[in-house]
Amino acid sequence: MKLFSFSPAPNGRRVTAFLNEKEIELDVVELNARKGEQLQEPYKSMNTFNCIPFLQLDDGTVISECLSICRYLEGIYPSIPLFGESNKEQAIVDMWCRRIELDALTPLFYAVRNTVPLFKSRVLAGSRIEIKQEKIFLERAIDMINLFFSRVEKDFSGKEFICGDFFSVADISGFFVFTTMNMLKIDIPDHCNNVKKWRDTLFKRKSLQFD
Ligand SMILES: N[C@@H](CCC(=O)N[C@@H](CS)C(=O)NCC(=O)O)C(=O)O
Repeated sequence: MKLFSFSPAPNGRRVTAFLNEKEIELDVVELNARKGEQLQEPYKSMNTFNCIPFLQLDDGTVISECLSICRYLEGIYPSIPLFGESNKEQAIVDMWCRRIELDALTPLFYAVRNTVPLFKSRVLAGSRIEIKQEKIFLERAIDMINLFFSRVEKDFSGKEFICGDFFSVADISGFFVFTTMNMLKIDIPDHCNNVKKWRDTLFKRKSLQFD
C-alpha cells in the first residue's frame, strides 16, 4: 500500500501524526499540492476528489479522507488504539472527531482558503475553480471557534485528553485546530483554561512535532 501526501499540508500531517503515534512506516509518494500535482494524471483519476492525502491499497482501492485512512490503518495496526477500545470509547472518539471536524477544523480551513493570498486561485480544495475569496469566512470561523471552545471548556474538567484519559485520533484533529488558529492569529477565548492546558499538552507530544 502507498500513501499519497504533501508533507507541509495540515491534512497530510494529520495522517503523519497518526503514523508517528503508532510508529508505522509506510511508502509515501509526495505530491506537491501547491503545484497541483494531485490534479495531474494518474493521480487525478485515482482520487476524483483531487485532494491529498489518499491511500492506495495493494488491490488498487483508493481511500481518501484523513479519518477514513486512519480508520483503515487502525484495523491493520491495532496497537496503540487511537479510535478507542470499548464500544463506549469508540463512540466517544467518533463524537469528538465529528464535533472537531464539523464545528472547528472545517470552518477554520475555509477561513484559511478565503483569506490567505496563497490560496487565491484555489479557494475550494482540490480544484482550480476561480472563486473570489470572501473574508466573511474568517469572521464566521471566529464565531464558531468561540462557541466550540466555550462548550469544550465545560466538558473538559478532569480529563487529560479530549475523550478522557487516553490519547486518540480526535486529539490529533484538535492539534490541527490549534495550529490553524495560530496561522490565522485567532486566540483561544480567555476563560478557556482547560482548553489552553489541552493545547499545551498536545504541543509537547512527540508525534506532533512539525516545523
Ligand atoms: N476532507 C479532506 C480534506 C483534504 C484536503 O483539503 N487536503 C488539502 C491539503 S490540506 C488539499 O489536498 N488541497 C489541494 C488543493 O489545494 O488543491 C480530508 O480530511 O482528507
